Amino acid sequence: MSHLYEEISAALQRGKQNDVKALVEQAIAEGLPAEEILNRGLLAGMDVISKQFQENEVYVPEVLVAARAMNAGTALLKPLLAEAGAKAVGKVLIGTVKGDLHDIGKNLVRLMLEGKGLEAIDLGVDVSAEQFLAAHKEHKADAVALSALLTTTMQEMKNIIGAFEEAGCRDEVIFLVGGAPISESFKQTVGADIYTPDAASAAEECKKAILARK
Ligand code: B1M
Repeated sequence: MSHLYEEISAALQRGKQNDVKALVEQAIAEGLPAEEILNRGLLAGMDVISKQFQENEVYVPEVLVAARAMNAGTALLKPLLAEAGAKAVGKVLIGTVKGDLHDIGKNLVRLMLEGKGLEAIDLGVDVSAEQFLAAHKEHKADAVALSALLTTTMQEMKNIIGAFEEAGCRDEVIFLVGGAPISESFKQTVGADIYTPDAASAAEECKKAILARK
């Protein structure tokens, strides 16, 4: 295995954004596969930080700089994960729900959607039901992808889907939900269409569902 993966993971854990960027660039230049750089380098490092955070070995500031380094690294992989010359097969609104600032998983889902040739309109973090609805009215999306990482914010998914119902446009879109506390049974309680545990399968299922409707 390339030692570069370990170096990327270690630099990410230390929150060294510039080192992460330089190492990812080096890995790309050496021809290492983008999926491996993501999984064995960046995500492996984020995994270590997540466990340390859970065990109170590191705190918010350390996690924040690691998260910034992660996002900087994944941005470099974007062109490599995208299907070359793919024509957009559909439009997906994506965002982290109101009250929630976690964006790494959401950014990965966006990356994978784009990799599948879908157009992703990223509304960012802390996105309210009204903002999702306004964006749908403007863009006429095929799907809406909601991410939540907190047990306190996951309920917001129900409000968002409810707002689309009230506005009479629930059936115009496919709702995808995901994030660490989300499950298949939670998906059913909020009335969403698709739950997947990871970003790659979210993009896969989203594309399938959009194509099935066309
Ligand atoms: Co936060 N945080 N955090 N945090 N944070 C968690 C989520 C927590 C589990 C840590 C813990 O164990 N204590 C905990 C939540 C507890 C709970 O709700 N039960 C927690 C807490 C408590 C908090 C604060 C309240 C801490 C505080 O301030 N005291 C605060 C809340 C801020 C807010 O949002 N309002 C907070 C803040 C932060 C930071 C800002 C420091 C930082 C976020 C930085 C950023 O995102 N830019 C942060 C981080 C990084 C984490 C952990 C360590 C890592 C999350 C992450 O990015 N993982 C996290 C611990 C953990 O999850 N184990 C934690 C990597 C990422 C790739 O995974 O996002 O799960 P994830 O995405 C996965 C899947 O879930 C899935 O795909 C990805 C894999 O392919 N997925 C989808 C995600 N979205 C999807 C959507 C889909 C489909 C799949 O379809 C649409």
